[in-house]
Amino acid sequence: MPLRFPKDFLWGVATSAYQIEGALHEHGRGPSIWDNFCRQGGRIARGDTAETACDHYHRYREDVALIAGLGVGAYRFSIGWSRIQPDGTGVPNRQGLAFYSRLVDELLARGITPMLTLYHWDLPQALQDAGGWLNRDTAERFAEFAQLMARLLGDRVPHWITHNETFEHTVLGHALGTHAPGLTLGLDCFAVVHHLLLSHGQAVQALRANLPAQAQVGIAQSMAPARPATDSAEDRSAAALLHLLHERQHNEPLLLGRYPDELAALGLDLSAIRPGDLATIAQPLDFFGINYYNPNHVQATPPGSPVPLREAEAPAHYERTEMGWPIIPQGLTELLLDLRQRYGEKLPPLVITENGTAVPDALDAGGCVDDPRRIDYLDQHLLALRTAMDGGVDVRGYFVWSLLDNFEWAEGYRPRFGLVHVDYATQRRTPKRSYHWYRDLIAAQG
Ligand code: IFM
Repeated sequence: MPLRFPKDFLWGVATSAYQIEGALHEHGRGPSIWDNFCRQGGRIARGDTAETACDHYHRYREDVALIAGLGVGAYRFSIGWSRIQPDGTGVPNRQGLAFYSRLVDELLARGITPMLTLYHWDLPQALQDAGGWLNRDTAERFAEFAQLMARLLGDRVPHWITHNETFEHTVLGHALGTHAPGLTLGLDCFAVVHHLLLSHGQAVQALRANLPAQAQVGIAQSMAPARPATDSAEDRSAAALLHLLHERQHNEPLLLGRYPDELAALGLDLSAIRPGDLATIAQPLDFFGINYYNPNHVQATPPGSPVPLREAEAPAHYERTEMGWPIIPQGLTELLLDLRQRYGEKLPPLVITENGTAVPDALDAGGCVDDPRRIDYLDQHLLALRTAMDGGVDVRGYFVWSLLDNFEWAEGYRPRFGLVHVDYATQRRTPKRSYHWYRDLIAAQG
């Protein structure tokens, strides 16, 4: 028996601009921080770049047909900011706008609701040159961009997301330097966190002022229970610290209008906060997007280490994805129940804005891609989601990451997250068995 979800539950698939579009030099697009990062030797596995990616910029009609074939209600995609404002500010580039306008029209013509993410990590390089997210002015620029997009697409796009995963963008891009812009600030990146969150609040204000009243506005945040590697007091403190730096630091300002007191006790430099900022950040939201893949295992580092925690291997008995991530569906149930318990009435309705897995898929001799491990992953996570909903958590939708195999950032093209296989040499798309499975699951909901 297929799992049953509420009648109006929103089924979807997700992508992001930089990971699929390609066409980096076309129609007036300006460079983004990822263009520069990919050009620096050794940053991306095998020297892969997103120059062509899935060539979605030219093949979007074919891709929308694939989305329609799934029978999903919605498609989550992002806007490449530097296609619209090549330098991150000023007059919009008409050709960039025209692309997204055509995409939205194509979706609507096929009865698919667009869910638009304003920022999925591809900052215009010109803004990075002016300090990027360390510079408070970037938040103003982002609000200006949000206003522009709302005026241009607000009549046709009902669901808006400001940011994708402020935690990953901060940590990978600004603390560890494994993502663009490649900064290695360690624990000294609170200003980045704060300006991302401030820009979210300012963008929500700009969206509200320019969108129709019924528009739905939210954010997509990564969430993962933090689990200690062992039961030692040190590892348990490390897990509590990760929980503080990840979930609480990035979400309490949004949902409760305050940073956790413990951040000051850690000795972080919080001087980026100005009077009134927290009220700006804590804008009421129509939904809260959750990107879930797996819990994070963590352990303490030896006394005197520059950072008091590090990632730990998950226990060996867990099966792993192509990314090496443990498969722990119950983590999703645990996470959702915990959020409801901690935030109570302050938690808006939730949408799972990303969930999925990388599997080493290949075309077989018959031209098919059989991916039972992805089907199993999705099935188990939907069951975990259903369990949380049965436990009283208000979840309104679920988006598979991702529609297509795509450019998985520093990992390049090796990890394949798609429901649709992409042959990067020919750009031929082949729906995998999981595509048909997801389509049938949605159809079975009636
Ligand atoms: O591909 C990414 C996406 O861009 C953000 N969330 C996690 C995905 C898988 O790593």
